[in-house]
Amino acid sequence: MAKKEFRTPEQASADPAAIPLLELAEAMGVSTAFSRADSMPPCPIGSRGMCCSMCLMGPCRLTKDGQVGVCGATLETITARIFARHVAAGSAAHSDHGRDLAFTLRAAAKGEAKGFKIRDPFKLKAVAGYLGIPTDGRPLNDIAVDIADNAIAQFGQQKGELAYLKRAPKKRYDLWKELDIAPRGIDREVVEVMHRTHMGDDQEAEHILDQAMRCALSDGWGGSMLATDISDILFGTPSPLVSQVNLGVLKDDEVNVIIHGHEPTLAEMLVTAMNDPELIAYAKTKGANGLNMAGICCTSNETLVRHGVPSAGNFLHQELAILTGAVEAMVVDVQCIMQALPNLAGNFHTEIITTSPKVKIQGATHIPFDEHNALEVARQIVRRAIDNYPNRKGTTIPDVVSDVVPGFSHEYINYMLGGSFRASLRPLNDAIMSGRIRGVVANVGCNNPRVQQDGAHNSVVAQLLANDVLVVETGCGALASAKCGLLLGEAAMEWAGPGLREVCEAVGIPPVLHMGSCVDNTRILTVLSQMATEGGLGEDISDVPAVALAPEWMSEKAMAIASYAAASGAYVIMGVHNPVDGSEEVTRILSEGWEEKVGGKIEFVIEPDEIVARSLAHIDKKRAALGLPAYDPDKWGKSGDRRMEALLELPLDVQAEALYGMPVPA
Ligand code: BF8
Repeated sequence: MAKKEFRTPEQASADPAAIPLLELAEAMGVSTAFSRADSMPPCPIGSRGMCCSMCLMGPCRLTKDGQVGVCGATLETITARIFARHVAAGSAAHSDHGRDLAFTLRAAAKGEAKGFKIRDPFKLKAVAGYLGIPTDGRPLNDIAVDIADNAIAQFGQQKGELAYLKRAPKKRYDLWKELDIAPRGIDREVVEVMHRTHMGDDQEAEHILDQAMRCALSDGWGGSMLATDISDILFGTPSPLVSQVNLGVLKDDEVNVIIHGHEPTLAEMLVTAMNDPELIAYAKTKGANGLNMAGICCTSNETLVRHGVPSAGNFLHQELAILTGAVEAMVVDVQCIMQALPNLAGNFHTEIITTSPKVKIQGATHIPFDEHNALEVARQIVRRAIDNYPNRKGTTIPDVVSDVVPGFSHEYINYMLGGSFRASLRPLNDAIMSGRIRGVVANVGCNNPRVQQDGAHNSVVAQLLANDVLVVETGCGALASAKCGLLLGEAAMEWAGPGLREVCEAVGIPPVLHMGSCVDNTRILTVLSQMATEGGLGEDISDVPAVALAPEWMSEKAMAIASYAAASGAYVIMGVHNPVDGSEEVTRILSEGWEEKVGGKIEFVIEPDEIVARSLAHIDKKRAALGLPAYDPDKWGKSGDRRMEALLELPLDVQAEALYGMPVPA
């Protein structure tokens, strides 16, 4: 058997904070996702969507075109079924999160959830408007109960269509109706994917993938959009604030509590508990100088964009945070939580605490909470973490931290561009039409230990900014850019091309806008819809010079997001590898086939340079179709210095050294 190849820490992660901790893991002889990925190559058949385990006559491992499974299923059918099921699982995860928030809103409005209240009445009324709920003269709590009931009903709705579909441009909405892919109810579409992909059901790849689109749309314009809206109502609509990102936010002399997962509900109460003077005083009795809270993954994004709670990092930082030896408690809720955590934590004093009734992990402490007792549970958890502080041994906290300005909700972007009293995206459309901004890219999605952590994110974003592309981000992609210092106003000076720099400096925004967690990709749908209807950039999302990227994706949720973005008219490029590579036909349907049908498509492209090349080509193609002037950077930025242009004339590795302070990703 061939000897396993292990990457050096620098090959495994582009983040300097990761290096000493990966070295420590190796010295301790403990595994991480990085080393496990190295020691276990992906299954060559399963990774290409060629292994069917939908029934117990198999699993059937098809290795070449023309082969069929025991039931006669072809590669097309099998890869389409697997893809659709991934989309269904991702949609279910996002949307179930939205459902829980609807129940929390209901309980809060009824006075049954201590500590929760309506924080954004403007958003409450806007959402009521979308749902056709009367607001005039009504108490906010009554409106909130109606919103919650309406949302809950949409999960179980059997016929008709989701209320938010009409928030899309009319042309898009009409197309969904015409193609019969307008989702009827959120749960219904997930169930129908599961039914249709059961043995002996839907067997035509294109038809299966149509239902995958309908299911994904029920997430993007249903469960996820409701999750974003209700979170804003309950916890406040984000607006820019200053915070810090990376493992250096952990404190050597304070009790560190990490919140990890996706749901803001308990995390909100933990924010309250961590600021409780009584608990801070209690921490001091144990020898700590205070209480420090930091986040990982999208729970982090939720609390970062709303309260400025520092972020310890993205997906692949979850094990590294434990390796610092400085974490008293890692409190997890749902999604993206590695099962390896309790085992790794066994080498330190860190306690892993599961809190969701849906998630238990062997070796973790389970402290269940629901919206009715969240504050009490939060206080109990903080007390436990304080009690654990004296058990701390040595710490290895990398001295690596970046400032960050997150919190660009679509509402804020509107007021920022349009003015305090007249929200509008007009200046953004104008800047794209003139060519100052070449186009917009949404760079989202995960880390994946199969590729260098943050390497692809950093590389594509740096190149796009230099090409005058405005970048909006969510999820772990946003945290990657945050760690690089890109989510700061001054980043425009260093990274942006001349036109984008002019706009960023004029408006006072970073060249990369952090819009929130992964469910908040719906904010990007809202912005794209508004750009399409504002005037000058066509009439539909598919007309806008925009692209969506997930260069380091790994989760089924990312597949759901990619599918709803494509079904909404966006060109989506996913990195890492092609999970439907086993079928040329399915690869074709997702790209050319969907482009013909819905104007958006999914392509799988591994190399960051190629991702950038295709993104720019698409943006330029859309500009030409709209009759806009061809992109010409020489027209802009004459009054400023030319540092960026000078830098871009240097070889790529010199650029990367200058931009990231580290070698260009392999
Ligand atoms: O939902 S980007 S690794 S944390 S799945 Fe998970 Fe991927 Fe991160 Fe947020 Ni989204």
